[in-house]
Amino acid sequence: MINVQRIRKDFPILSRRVKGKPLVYLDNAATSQKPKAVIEAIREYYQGYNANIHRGIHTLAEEATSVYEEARKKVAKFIGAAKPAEIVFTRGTTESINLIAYSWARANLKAGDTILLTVMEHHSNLVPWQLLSQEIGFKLEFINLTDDGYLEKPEETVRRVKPKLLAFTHVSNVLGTINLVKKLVKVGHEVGAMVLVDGAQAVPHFPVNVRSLGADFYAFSAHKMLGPTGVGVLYAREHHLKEIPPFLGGGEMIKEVHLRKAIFNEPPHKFEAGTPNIAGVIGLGTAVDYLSSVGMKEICKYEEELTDYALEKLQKVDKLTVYGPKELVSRGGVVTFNVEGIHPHDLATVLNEEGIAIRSGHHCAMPLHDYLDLTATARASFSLYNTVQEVDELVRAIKEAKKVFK
Ligand code: C6P
Repeated sequence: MINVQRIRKDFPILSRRVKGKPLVYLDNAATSQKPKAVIEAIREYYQGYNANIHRGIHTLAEEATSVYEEARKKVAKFIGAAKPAEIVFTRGTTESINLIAYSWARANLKAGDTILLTVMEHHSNLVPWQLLSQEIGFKLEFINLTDDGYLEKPEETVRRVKPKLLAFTHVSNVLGTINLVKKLVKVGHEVGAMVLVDGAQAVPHFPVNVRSLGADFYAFSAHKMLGPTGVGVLYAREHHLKEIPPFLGGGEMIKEVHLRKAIFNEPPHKFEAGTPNIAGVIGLGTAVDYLSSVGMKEICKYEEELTDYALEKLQKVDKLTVYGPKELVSRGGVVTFNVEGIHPHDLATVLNEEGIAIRSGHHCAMPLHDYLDLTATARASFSLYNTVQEVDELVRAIKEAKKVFK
């Protein structure tokens, strides 16, 4: 059982006030807050052993390299990768997906091929493919949604379209839908597709085992899982990483460089050109320690209870529409809604006056909003440190806002 009051003490920011009220932070899908341990790990690196990695043989360089590579091992274990070498550090989910677009896809796709995406994708799993399709001439196809916010006939669509790449989000950052990754990977592989999964909204909230899911590529961001901004992960099977050409060229990713050619380093270093975000990766390693010490199963259970409670309370508010699946088993801790007669930006502004942080707008999923015929929505998203009292505060403040806008 999670002791939420004890957990909250680990997050210094949660004791601050906004507009004179205690902060109620419900914008965790955008970015999570950071525990003291993560902030400390970054400070310790800069104060105690700041050095570049994989280069120097002096003590500081060795210490920094060792903690950085230790973080890779922690991340590999956390997501069930077979080896640390399957973990590539990037700047975030966005860069991880771009890496696959500009390395694997550019080398392997041609005009006439098809990439199958879904209507619920975040822009970071849409725009890279749009840009590359303009260059190469492959087609983009999309899996539609049911009225409840699930993928519509996904297996059938994969079999019909027979894409070269199937790329989809594990959890929708708007609808909260949890997609059935294992099933989709299986059918994707049956038709010979490579499968990329955007795990940005999954890894922070429930146990993810990439080997059991079976996807070829799996991307996520540190900053949504209690880690720092500017760091992300691309997981790929080792044999893929060996075959895929590099993404960026420069130091670190090479074994030998001559004036007219270079021999590349082994993965994952082949994909980590230049000095990486060392402090960020070290912070991510500590975030993984923190999440593991609480336990991902416990976190998942707790956030489910919180989401269940929020869904129940919000659905009882008159003139409030919640989007996405209603069954808890198939949704994550993201609750997106609209209140009739109040623009989501106005609602977010009024809630901010109460110290409550939610997100409003299109949440970087404009095509999904178009599909649902919505211009904008309001979104509350939960993390392990949120409480039922905060959900009550949210509901109370929404009811107050309704009076203001009457
Ligand atoms: N969604 C949100 O408020 P980056 O920015 O690279 O760390 O993550 C991009 C990204 C990719 N996929 C999904 C499903 C996401 O939710 C996000 C980030 C945030 O919903 C910021 S737009």
